[in-house]
Amino acid sequence: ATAAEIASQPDTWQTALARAGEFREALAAPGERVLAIGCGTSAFVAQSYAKLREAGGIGETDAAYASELPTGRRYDRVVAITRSGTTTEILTALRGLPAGTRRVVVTAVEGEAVDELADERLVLGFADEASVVQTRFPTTVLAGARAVLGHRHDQMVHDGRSALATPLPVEAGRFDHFVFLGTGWTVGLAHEAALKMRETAQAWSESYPAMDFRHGPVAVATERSLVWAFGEVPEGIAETSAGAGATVYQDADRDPLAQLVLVHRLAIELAGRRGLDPDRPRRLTRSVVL
Ligand code: F1P
Repeated sequence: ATAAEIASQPDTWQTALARAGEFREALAAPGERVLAIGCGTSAFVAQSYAKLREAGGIGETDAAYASELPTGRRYDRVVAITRSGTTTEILTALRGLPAGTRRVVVTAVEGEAVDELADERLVLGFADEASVVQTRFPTTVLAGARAVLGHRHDQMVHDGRSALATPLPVEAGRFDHFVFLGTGWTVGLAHEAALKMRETAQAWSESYPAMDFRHGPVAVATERSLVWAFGEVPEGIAETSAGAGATVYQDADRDPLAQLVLVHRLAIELAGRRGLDPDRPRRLTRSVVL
């Protein structure tokens, strides 16, 4: 299931673009102070969405893990991202919000526990997944968000298709340590890429805002480290990585979501080499309900 869902991403992104009106209502309301929340993959989607909304000049936007909400701050709207609609921390967070907060839920399914806590829902049934490991749901949420937040996304579907057809730019077997770097909205993508490598291939992977890589993490890099930068590598980071013997991969010309598709494929490839079944990730379940 996971591989097929990965391959379907350009199509689900295209569907999201065609349904931009629904995304606009849920994710691009102007002016309001917004907090985006999620767990795991969905927490990283929340981070990227928050950066996109602020960069789009729509209004102040924070992001948080659903289990670690900011305290002492008021939000007009909380956008809860949850594929399953059942994750315990999301339900707890929504229940605890002050009266008057508008609760918007972005999910892939209807009829789950989160519905009764929502004032407004964006239901992306077309991007739902049978898999435990999330791939197309998170990228499709971001595809739609980019379209309505004034972000450049003209190359996205095209680049997504080419990311599925091209040989992988790096050889999975050469590395035992993966570092993903991002800036702005791609910091969330970097965290998501690292999580995919852990969940799918049980790989040692890390992620940072790009400039922070040199503030400590570089200490553990070796010749078996791959440093993958989404977008442009900021000045000094390629040199820092190369100095540690690591291989640096960057492709500033390829859409960042399409680069995440390449990471999806890399994770599947490495899982195969390690004798792991991507559809049965160790210790994970489709949603975590206490
Ligand atoms: C969140 C999540 C997934 C993770 C695993 C457990 O689920 O943490 O990101 O891959 O399947 O659940 P959801 O709230 O988006 O359904």
